[in-house]
Amino acid sequence: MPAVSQELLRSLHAGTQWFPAIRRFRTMHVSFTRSSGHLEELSLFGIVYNFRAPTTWKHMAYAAVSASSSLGPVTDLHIVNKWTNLDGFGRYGVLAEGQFPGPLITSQKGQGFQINVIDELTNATMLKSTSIHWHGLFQHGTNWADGVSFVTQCPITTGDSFLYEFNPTGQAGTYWYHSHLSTQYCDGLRGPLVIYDPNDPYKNLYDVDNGGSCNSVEDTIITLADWYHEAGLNIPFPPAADSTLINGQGRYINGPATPLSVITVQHGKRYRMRLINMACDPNYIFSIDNHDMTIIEADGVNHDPVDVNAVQIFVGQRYSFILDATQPVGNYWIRAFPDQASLQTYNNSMNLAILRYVGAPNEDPTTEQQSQQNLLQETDLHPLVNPAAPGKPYLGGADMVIPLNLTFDLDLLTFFINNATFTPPNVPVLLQILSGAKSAQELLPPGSVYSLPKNAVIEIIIPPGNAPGGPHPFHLHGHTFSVIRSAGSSTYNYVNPPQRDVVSIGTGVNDSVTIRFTTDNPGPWFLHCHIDWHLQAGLAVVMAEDIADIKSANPVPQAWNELCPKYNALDPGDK
Ligand SMILES: [Cu+2]
Repeated sequence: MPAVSQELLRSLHAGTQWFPAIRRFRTMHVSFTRSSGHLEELSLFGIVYNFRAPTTWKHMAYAAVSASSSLGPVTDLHIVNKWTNLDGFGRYGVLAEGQFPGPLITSQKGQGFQINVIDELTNATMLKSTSIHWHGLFQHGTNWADGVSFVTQCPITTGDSFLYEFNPTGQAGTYWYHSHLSTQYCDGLRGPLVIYDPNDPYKNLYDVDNGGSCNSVEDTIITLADWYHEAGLNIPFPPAADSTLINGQGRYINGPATPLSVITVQHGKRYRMRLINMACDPNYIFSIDNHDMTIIEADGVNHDPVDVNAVQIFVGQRYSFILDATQPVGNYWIRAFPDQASLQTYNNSMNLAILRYVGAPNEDPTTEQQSQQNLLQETDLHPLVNPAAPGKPYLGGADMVIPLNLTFDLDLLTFFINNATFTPPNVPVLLQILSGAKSAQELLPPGSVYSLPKNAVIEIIIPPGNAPGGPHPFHLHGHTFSVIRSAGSSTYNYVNPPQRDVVSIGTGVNDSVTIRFTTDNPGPWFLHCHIDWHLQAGLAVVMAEDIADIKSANPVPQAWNELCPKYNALDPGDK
């Protein structure tokens, strides 16, 4: 089923509360007429329904279901196998509400989420179980809702549902959600999540955020993804993507000329664009012909504005940028150039989408890429508030320093961190801890779990080491961190370094990316390469933070306790 605007549907069901609900959806081309307080006629997205006809409300509901936009923060999320044709090549996918990308999930700052994930999967090739991670949200006190299979939960089994309930107190910005079971998100289960801040300090810099001038509310969200013509588990390591999808549309080499994604802007307006790399592998150099971008947010953290005309975005990362629509009315190429050699062409309009001004003809752009590239340097990002890194202003000035030594075994096709490869344990790490395991040595998988003291500053040093397939983007759950040394730089910044939740560790022989964070969030938190094929090949560790307090800080719901018995009772073919 496509996106459901639950609020509208519930109101339709309730019968009495239609008018306020419908009014709220006016921006989505909903209007109605009424006489003596009763609804007579309703127009949803241009289709007029006469409400006195007996079956009309079902049609209305269907229209609301088919055409609505965002979900949340209280919503069902159906996970289904559906035939899909995103780049001209048809295949089944694992899809949230049958869509790619999954529907936008939103809330306002301070609102809690209750997302009921309903597993209706039937295709064992792409796994019938699932779990969903809400990328970038700290899950303070709700580690059990972090969604990582075999770290914080057992997978949800098909036919079952599981309620993820969490309060991202204080957080606002651009996030995303994706399957965190094996490589399932590569088969499609990935979508955007945005927390809007009514008191956004940058509000005066833009006119439009979540609400395009013409099309859907996704107008200001730009998702980049790689797409594969085969199920992830069937492709030999390391898989190469077949196409780049921008907002779910794209083309492959020698493929048909399928429609490209169009982002519509109105001349003279300023847009807050929210760019998300939800790929399984490539990073992209993103740019829009003839347009500059002012970066204001990285990974959910406001940063001082930085003017650029291109940004390299790694898997899992997000940027908000201001797009000032001041160029002549026309069509302009949006470019997302991947680092995967087999995709590096604009032939057949691969890696492209269209920025179209209102009033421009409905045709492909003829614009050229800016000749002078002004690429965002990570070291130019400075947080807007609380910019200082925790700890003391010198290398090693932390309570605990953890160097990670990355290696790769060419025979096993397996990554190692400090001589341990991450293989998912049968019992999730959180459950091991709740069952009484107290030390890193007791915790499985062996050598992959690190015990972190509470209220301490942790410094993690990640040189590229001997791990092919880089640059590897490392993601830490449960925190943002200060990047005191970025890839491609040899200087350390303790005063105002970037704060984010995914960092590229670079490929330079002298690179030594270094991050810091404070242990204020008890729980086992995954730290891993976000190239999903590399995670699957073991490039991950678990930071078990404040083990002694994890149980009391994260009371689990009964439904969570039932996940493992249900999953373990399955025949292997049903998992
Ligand atoms: Cu990697």
